[in-house]
Amino acid sequence: MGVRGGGPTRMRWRGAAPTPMRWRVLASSLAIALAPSLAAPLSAQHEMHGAPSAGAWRMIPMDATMPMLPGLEGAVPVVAPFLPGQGMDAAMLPEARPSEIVVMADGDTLDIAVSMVRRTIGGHQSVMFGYNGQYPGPLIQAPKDATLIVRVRNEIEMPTTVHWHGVRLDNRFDGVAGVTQDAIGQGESFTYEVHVPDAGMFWYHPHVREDVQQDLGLFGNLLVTSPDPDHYGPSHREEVFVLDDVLVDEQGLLPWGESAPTHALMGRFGNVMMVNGETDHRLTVDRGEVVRFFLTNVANARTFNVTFGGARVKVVASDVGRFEREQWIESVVIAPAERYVVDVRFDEPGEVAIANTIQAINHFRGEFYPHVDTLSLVTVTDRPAEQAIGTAFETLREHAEVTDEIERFRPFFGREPDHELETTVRVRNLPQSIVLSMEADTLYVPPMEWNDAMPMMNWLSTGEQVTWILRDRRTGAENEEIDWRFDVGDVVKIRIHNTPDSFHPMNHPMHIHGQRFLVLTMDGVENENLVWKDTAIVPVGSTVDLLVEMSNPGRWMMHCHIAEHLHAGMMFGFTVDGGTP
Ligand SMILES: [Cu+2]
Repeated sequence: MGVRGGGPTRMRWRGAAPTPMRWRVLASSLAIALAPSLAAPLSAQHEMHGAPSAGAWRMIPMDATMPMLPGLEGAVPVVAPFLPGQGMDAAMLPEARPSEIVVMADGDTLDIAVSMVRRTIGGHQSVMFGYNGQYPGPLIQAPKDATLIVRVRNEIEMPTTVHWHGVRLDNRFDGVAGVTQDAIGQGESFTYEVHVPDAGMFWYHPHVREDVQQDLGLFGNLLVTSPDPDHYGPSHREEVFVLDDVLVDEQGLLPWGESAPTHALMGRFGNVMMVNGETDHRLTVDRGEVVRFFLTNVANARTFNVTFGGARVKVVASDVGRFEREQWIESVVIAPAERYVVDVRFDEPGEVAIANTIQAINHFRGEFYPHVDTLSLVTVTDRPAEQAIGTAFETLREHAEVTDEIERFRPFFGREPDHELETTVRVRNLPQSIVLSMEADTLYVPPMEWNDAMPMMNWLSTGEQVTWILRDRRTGAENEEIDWRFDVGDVVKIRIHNTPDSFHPMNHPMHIHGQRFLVLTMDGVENENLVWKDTAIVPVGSTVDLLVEMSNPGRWMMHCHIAEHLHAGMMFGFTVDGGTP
């Protein structure tokens, strides 16, 4: 019982990890510090955590290596639990269908119903949400520069919106409830006009309680095609991979927080991985086949490190376009809301696992350990694929159009930042044992958290107790107090410091609405292969410089795309003036 420590530190990351000896001392002092909370009467513990909808919260699934923190036995989040369709028989609902491709031309109209569906995950039927009864929602395909009319009707019990992630569209259709539109109530409709000026893979999702609605299945891809048939290199086929995870136990989906998110510290990591909503995704390819994967991460909190066995992987494009140059890579690190396009050639007959391959962390033992989750199993047949495409794959293409277009932004690269943000977190009314444990743990900080190593503490930390903060370094303004103004045509450098010394530092995937940006540097190291982005990871302890092209007028948001961080405060608005018709 109690906190164990003293395990070997198998891997050091940027010197942030303590030596085993230091960790051992830390762990034993932590155990002493926690001891008094053991003496607290159980009734006091219950009072501390409230007693919402008795019995509805279930204990979250825990890895056997994670000890129960003393004083937290029986504790539940302070917010009431929420599951959709309570009292309904899931069997009465239509079973979610796989995503269908909807090819749209300029001016075409698509009707999307946001409704309840039935899904079976881990052998349990659950009520979830879907766009047009599909999971993921329809894969919309449209040519660059088209304007699509999308009529959304809300049939779920929560208000919702549709945000067109990464699309530089008319501000009125950005889908931010309370900013660009009122949320669409149950039984109501809203018509979006989605203009798509950039070729690439985008996606759409609600901007209301994303931690709940997106997790329950409200997401879909929008593939904008280029008029240039040679936009990407040749491939034998294209596969769309929507990466997700959900948190379930033997009874099904774990409830969400009704009035505020649970898991506000680290975000809600799932324990079941999915590709396109499938837990056992499979592909069969021929030997030497070149497959183009369009990867989108729709998870609430998890950053994936996607590996393709021994197959060769070439990265081609990301959020809002192609890289300056194609590049060989070992794996794809993809944070929530990011997209990557990779070409992969499968040379060896047999089975290849496309997997999330990570160095997980065990905070209690103070060690990292390798962990692999298979996302999709690829069977490579003996039949040879067409040779010419396989040969073309070996050439790394340069995209001169991308470099040429970026050329006019180069004079801005060396300028001083126009704005500097730092990230931090504030907590209040958390159980003392969590506070003590987290404070001690702050000495042991990885730049990326690939797993939820403290599921109990994370679950119990709700949006009522945790505030994630973006702070303007010059003015001290925090979150919604920040109010930047720009003019159309401004090129703005934003420096983001992810300070490692806060209560529980975490990597944040920062998203800017309605504009595109370049990631110029990380910790002063220049990025030599640029690509237009709308979301970028800021690792713990790192400083990242973004160069934002303010091309699109309106009131836009900048926020962390970990859904629980967003709904624990980590968002602000900025205005781009001018150019409005
Ligand atoms: Cu965040």
